[in-house]
Amino acid sequence: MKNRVTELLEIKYPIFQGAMAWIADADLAGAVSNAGGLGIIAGGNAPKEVVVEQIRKVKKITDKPFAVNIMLLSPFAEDIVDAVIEEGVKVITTGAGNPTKHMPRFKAAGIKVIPVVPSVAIAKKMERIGADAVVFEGMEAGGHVGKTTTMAGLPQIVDALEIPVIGAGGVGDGRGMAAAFMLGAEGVQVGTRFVVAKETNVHQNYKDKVIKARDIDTVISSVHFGHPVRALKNKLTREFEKAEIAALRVENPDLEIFEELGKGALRAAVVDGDMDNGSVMSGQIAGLIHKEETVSEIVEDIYAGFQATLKTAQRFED
Ligand code: TUI
Repeated sequence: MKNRVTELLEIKYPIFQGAMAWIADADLAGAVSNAGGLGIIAGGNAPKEVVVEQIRKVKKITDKPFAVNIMLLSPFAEDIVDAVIEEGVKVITTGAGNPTKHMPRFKAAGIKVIPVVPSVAIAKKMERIGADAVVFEGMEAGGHVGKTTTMAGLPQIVDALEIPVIGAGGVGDGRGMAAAFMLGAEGVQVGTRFVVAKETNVHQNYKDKVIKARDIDTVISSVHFGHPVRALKNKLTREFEKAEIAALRVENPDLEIFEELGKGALRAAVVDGDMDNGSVMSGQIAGLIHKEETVSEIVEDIYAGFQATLKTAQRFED
């Protein structure tokens, strides 16, 4: 398959693996790149030395293109910018913020920059400052989310930009990929389906919870305070909900409780398998995911499903 995204990145399939903090390590990213997609190492909140180690490791696993995601809310974001430049990383994505101030350094280093954006306004700004493409992530996605759905937002972003748009949020199989392409996307980013890949170092409890999840099992916490995050419902999300209701009732709420509740929660879920106090971030598409598979099975299934869906759609041509 050839389009602007496969040509820009020199990859076989325009399928990105979402940069899920604590989950998207060198093992997952390397497997996705080897399968013909774009594997992405999540910088998350990790310090520089951890990210450097993962970059060196992924280069041993694959000789294909890969990317690093810089999570801009991280206290180490600046260090990760240094790391990707020093380690000769060729493609980066950014999330949870505005990468404008780092852009001159990325460009000087010849790095392809693909910001994740939640709205038309931010997408246009990214194009203006020299982004090579953008990922538009609808609110069906897991983790930190914006306010617009993939279905409504994607065609609006596509119309607003000249550069390629990759669709994310709610894409779990070939039908989702075909739908994103119908809306004008030239690539997709898939997160939740890769959580249950055999190659990930994710606690089995986390994988089982995603596999058991139904369509209505995710919830967005911290809608009114801090950063909205979509995760599977559990004790932690109920505590967030309680804290939020209480905070909405008072004039000057103490917002520290949100910090406290969120601290270390993703690590607790991914590494320790704590399904009560951990943050089990997941997209709404979890209900579609029924089994563990290898990364290569997932990538091939998405692409085959994409082609089959396009064939079905052709039956409506006159
Ligand atoms: O970043 C994500 N998803 C994430 S980051 C994350 S770690 C975290 N955990 C708890 C609280 C906050 C973060 C977990 N999941 N997706 C990409 C994404 N980017 N979603 C939304 C945005 C975004 C938001 C605002 C991108 C740009 C932006 O710009 C605002 C500005 O300053 O212009």
